[in-house]
Order: sequence, then C-alpha cells, then structure tokens
Amino acid sequence: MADVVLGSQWGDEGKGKLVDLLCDDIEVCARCQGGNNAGHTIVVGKTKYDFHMLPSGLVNPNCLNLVGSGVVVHLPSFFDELSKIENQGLKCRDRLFLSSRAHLVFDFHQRVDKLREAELSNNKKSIGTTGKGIGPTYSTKASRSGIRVHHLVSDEPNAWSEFETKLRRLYLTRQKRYGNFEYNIEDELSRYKILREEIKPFVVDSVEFMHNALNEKKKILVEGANALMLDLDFGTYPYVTSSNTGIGGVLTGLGIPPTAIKNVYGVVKAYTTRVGEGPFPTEQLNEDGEKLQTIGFEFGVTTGRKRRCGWLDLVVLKYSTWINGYTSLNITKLDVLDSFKEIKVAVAYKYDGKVLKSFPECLHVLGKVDVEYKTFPGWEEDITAIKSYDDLPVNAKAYLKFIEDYLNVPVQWVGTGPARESMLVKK
Ligand code: 2SA
Ligand code: GDP
Ligand code: MG
Repeated sequence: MADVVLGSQWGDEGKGKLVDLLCDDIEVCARCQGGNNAGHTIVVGKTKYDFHMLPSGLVNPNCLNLVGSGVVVHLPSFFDELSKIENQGLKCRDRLFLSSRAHLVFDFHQRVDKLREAELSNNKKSIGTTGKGIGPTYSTKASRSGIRVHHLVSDEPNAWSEFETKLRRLYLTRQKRYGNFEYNIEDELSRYKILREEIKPFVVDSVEFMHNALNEKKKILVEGANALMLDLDFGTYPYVTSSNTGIGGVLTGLGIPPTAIKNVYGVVKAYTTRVGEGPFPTEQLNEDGEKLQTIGFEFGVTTGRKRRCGWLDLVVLKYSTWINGYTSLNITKLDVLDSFKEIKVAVAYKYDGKVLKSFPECLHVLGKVDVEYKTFPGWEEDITAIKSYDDLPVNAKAYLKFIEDYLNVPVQWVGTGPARESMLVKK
C-alpha cells in the first residue's frame, strides 16, 4: 500500500520534513507531479538538503526513489540536483529511477515561461511562476506535441532523428508565437545527444515499477509537490501551477489504482504563506505578516522570493480536506507563533452578508469576501525544546484542538523547528 504526503495550502508547508521522517522505514518514495519548481527542505544534523525534482526519500540509504510519469523533467537540472546532493555525501545514483513516460522540459520551455510572464505583466496579470518551464511543458503535453523520456532514449531505428524532428517542430511553433527569442536549437540538440546516454540507466517503465512494488508489499510513500490551492483544477485558477497537486495527481501521475492508497497525510502550516501572485484572503500586509515572514524565514527554496504571509485559513483547509480526504494532519511551524500575543484563524468567508458554504471559484467573489476570524490567546513561550505533545502549553493545545475539530481530521504530528528531531507525535 502507498501513503501520500500532500500540501494542504499554497505550498511550503514543510512536506519535505515529514517525508524524511516517514522515510525511515519506507522502501519506495515517488514523486507524481510538478517538476523542479518544487522546493523541499530537509535538515539532517548540520546538513540542509534542498530537493527540487528528485524525491526526498533519497536521504534514506535504503529507499528506492521514483520520478513518476506525471512529473516534467528538465534533464540538465536533474543531473545538477543529483550531483549537488551527491557532493553533500548522499550516495544515490543506483536508487533513483525516472519514468519513461515523463515529459521533458527543454530550455525553450523555460524561456517561453518567462516571455509569457513578461507579456502578462503588461496587464498586471502575471502568475509569478518559478520560471522553470512548468506551464509551457504541461501545455505541450496537453496539446499532444510534447516529448517524453522514451522518445529520447529509444533504441528503435531512426529514434534520434524522430526526436530531432519533434524538437525542431516544437521550437518552431514557439518561435512563431514568441518571435526570435534567445535560444540555440543546435546547442540543445548536441547537449541531448550526451544526456541521452547519461539518462538511460535511470529510465524505467514506472507503471511496472509501481505495480511490482505494490505486489511485493513494499512500503511506498508518495511525495506531493506544491499544494492543493495551486492545483490546476481546484486551486485559485489561473494563479496556480499546471499540474494536479491534489490526490488526483497521485493516481494520474503514477498509474496506480485508488485502492492502493492507504493514508493521506495533509501537511498544514500553522499559519499561511503564498509565493507568487494570486488571491490570499488571510494575507497580513502589516506587522503581523512581516513578523511571520521573518521568524518563519519565509523565502522560496527555488527562487529565493519572499513568501507572502497571513493567518491560518480554515475555509481553505476545509475545502482542501473535502478534496484530498486527509486521514491525519501534520501541523508544522507551530514554533513560529511562539511570540504572538494573539493568534487569528479564519473560520468563515462572508459575501453579500451571507456565509459562503465553500471556497469560491470566482476570483471576483474571492476578492470581495469579508473574512471572519476567531482570535486565540498566544502561549508566549518557546516550544522548540519540548519533546512531548502533552508538554505543549495549554494555549497551543487549544489551538491545535480547534483545527482538529473544525476539520474533523486528527492531528498526528506537530512541527516545532526545522530539524528532523523537532516533530512531536500525538498519540
Ligand atoms: P509554476 O512555476 O508554473 O509552477 O508557478 C505557478 C504558481 O505556482 C507557485 N509555485 C510554488 N509555490 C510555492 N512553493 C513552490 N516551490 C518553491 C519553494 C517556490 C520558490 O519551495 O519555495 O522557490 O519560489 C512553488 N512552485 C510553484 C508559483 O509561485 C506560482 O504562483
Ligand atoms: P515544502 O515545500 O512543503 O517541503 O516546504 P519548504 O521546504 O519549501 O519550506 C518549509 C520550510 O520550513 C523549510 O525551510 C523547513 O526547514 C522549515 N520547517 C519545516 N518544519 C518546520 C517547523 O516545524 N518549524 C520551523 N521553524 N521550520 C520548519
Ligand atoms: Mg517548498
């Protein structure tokens, strides 16, 4: 059976750390969507690992790791990331596998990502993407002109010339749309001639890989990237990423049956952050927001951008729970709230004087909602050294209990610091 870790808000909830903790007795860790737009930080002792496209399960020397078919892969970045973590002392080459069905991100996808953002910015409508070519690659995938890993590595006769033709054709269509942007197709082709040989040992049929792992009763963990509110269908469209970041993406991105899924762990930051543009009803453009940003050290792992900060939003989390069906929660970064005298939590959105029953799909409505907050007294003490859930301050436990009751999902873990050890388990 497979357990799944999913981001419940707008990302960066601390999924990497939970995956690391669970990986101690996991045999397979799989990524199912997104690409190197993701940034998962893991702190082990004095070493900090930043994972982008590769599964965080690589930190466990006994764990096999799969980059699934739903992931979009920029091969130069794949190898850069691999060498970076190998240089940090992790031996992982023989434990890493890449789906033959995954789509490739080319350099022109990344250029186009930035050109499109520049175009949108003329109307102040840019998405605030990471510039990693994620949207353009999923677009070529959906328009059926994408290039997959097997197209590159195939040993069939004429495979290379077919790959070359496909790449040239794809580039031409982008050139027609965006003009003569800076890009050298000949350089790209010669790079891929080398990458083709380098990537071959990693490539597997991921459907068979996952089927065998399930059949052999291996303990599997699926590592979600980004988060539900960035989901292409259920997030704050169009201010979303281009994959299904919710539970649906686990099935479509790995090719496993729904019955293979056991636990769905929702990772919830004790407040809310968002990086990039788009609606954020509980954002605090004031001292509280700045304090959360500074204490929480809220900077993007991939782009270094400052994250926007605000209070916990239970309207978002209820909606997120309806879709992903969390079986339990990991509340993270509770320690960031330690010095607050009062802590607010959004409990309802009102529009035209009426409480909304769900999270609105329309951004105009969302922009006009009045957010209703419940205010909690802070605990105003340092919780970072606490070793057991029961020893948490009474006010902190009341805060957690309220979240649990509102969502009707049990809290299983509470994060009290970035390090691996800073995680309380609730019995
Ligand atoms: P994209 O690049 O097309 O996926 O961007 C579309 C939107 O998705 C947001 N997005 C993210 N939000 C939070 N964290 C992400 N990963 C990095 C991190 C982000 C970083 O872990 O910090 O370093 O800036 C991530 N990736 C994509 C993005 O901001 C757009 O709003
Ligand atoms: P992910 O994308 O969900 O894996 O999260 P990121 O790695 O992008 O961002 C989470 C950040 O919070 C990282 O810098 C983590 O080291 C840090 N972090 C995780 N859990 C905790 C916690 O409980 N307390 C504190 N203070 N930091 C944490
Ligand atoms: Mg992140």
